[in-house]
Amino acid sequence: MDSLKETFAQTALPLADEIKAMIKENGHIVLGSYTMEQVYHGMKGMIGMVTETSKLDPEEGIRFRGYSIPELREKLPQGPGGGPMPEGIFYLLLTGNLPSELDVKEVSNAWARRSQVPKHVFDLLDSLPVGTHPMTQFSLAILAMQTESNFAAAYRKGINKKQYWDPMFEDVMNCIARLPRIAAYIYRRTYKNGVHIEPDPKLDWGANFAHMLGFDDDGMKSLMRLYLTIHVDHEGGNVSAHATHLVGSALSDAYYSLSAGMNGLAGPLHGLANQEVVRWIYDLRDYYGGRLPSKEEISEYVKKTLADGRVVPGYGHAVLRKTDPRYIAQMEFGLAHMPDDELFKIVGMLYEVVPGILEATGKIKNPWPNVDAHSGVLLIHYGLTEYDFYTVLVGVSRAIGVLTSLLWDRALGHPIERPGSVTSEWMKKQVDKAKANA
Ligand code: HAX
Repeated sequence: MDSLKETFAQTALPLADEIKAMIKENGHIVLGSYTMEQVYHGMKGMIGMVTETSKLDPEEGIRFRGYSIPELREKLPQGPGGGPMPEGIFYLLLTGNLPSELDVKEVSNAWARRSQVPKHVFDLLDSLPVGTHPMTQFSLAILAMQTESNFAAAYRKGINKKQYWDPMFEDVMNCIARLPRIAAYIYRRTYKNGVHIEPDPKLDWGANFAHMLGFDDDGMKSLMRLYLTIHVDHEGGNVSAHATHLVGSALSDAYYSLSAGMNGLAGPLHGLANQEVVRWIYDLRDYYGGRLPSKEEISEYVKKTLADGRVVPGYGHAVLRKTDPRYIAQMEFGLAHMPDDELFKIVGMLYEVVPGILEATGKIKNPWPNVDAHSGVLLIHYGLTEYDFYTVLVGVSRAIGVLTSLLWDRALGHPIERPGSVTSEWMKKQVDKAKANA
């Protein structure tokens, strides 16, 4: 058994026994109560699942295994030329421990070894119209890799449920290893006339991804590492994580589950918001004749967007109630690398103007920017201008978080998910009962 797999088994399997005993003895403990409004409003704030890899605090933002983003930017091994290594956060999510340089190197090498994409996946992509949205291509490519599932093959043979985690570990490693090659293939076939770039096995996972996309600049490589690290996980309830977990709870394998999660990520209220932000900023600039708009003009445009019954993309969040630390990490990167970039300046002006306007509506619970408000303009600075592709970049990163969680689900023996549902007729009866008892 390889050392990472052994470390995972030694960490996860004892916890499975501990949890079983905890539930047996304390399963009756009440964790909270919830309201009709919460049920109608997307179950926000209701505790409904356990996710080991990260926890989101509404005021402070995400912590990965207890570490905040600023802490991790200091503590995770850095790639050559800068940027925290995504391999390092994978190790942290998987084992709960900070990795050494050697641990990160081992993950890098393992992913490079496993990165061969089956030919039929490229054939499938080549059969699609070139104009197919990159997220549709990405999700289909992941699904096409299901032919390779070790878990599905082992289940068919009749594997003992205590061993589920073992083939799942192989699937998770193989799937993550192959995603940059698939994503780069989609980018190059869609935007670069199908002229593909071979992987460079000497590069780390993030730098190799930038290289295969066609960007060999050190700045872009370090942005890519940062990007792939900060988008990795956002606890279990966000649409992509929850969809992956839900589908996986039926013992669907890693490929079925991740493809489902990516379909959720492709929604404009979730991962697609990053492309919407750039489209919206371009529309704003065009509206004022293509020049840098003033703060007053930006205010006017934000109010117009709201009056048109549209959302201001990149602002608001279902859980966060402060500026997203992932926004700040990207803002700091921009300040260090592109302080005079015009789009970077517009993003800064939006930060000054938008929260006040959203707050004044009195209904938006979080007027502050989220991760997507910033990411696009950094990519454009380095030449990655095709914004319909941006959600695929998040998908490559998010796969690390949701697949690691799925592996933990199998190791901890989590059961099929099946919450109850009611009709509005049933709800109305609860209202009548509550009124009668008042
Ligand atoms: N612009 C305009 N209106 C907004 C808004 C925004 N940025 N954010 C929230 N609202 C509105 C909601 O549409 C809702 O309106 P109605 O009552 O008329 O239906 C009201 O304010 C209350 O919503 P909320 O409780 O504050 O927010 P939700 O938890 O329902 O939704 C969203 C959270 C992130 C979906 C929301 O803030 C939004 O649509 N933001 C813009 C899209 C965006 O940036 N999404 C990316 C989020 C981060 C992410 O997941 N990235 O992958």
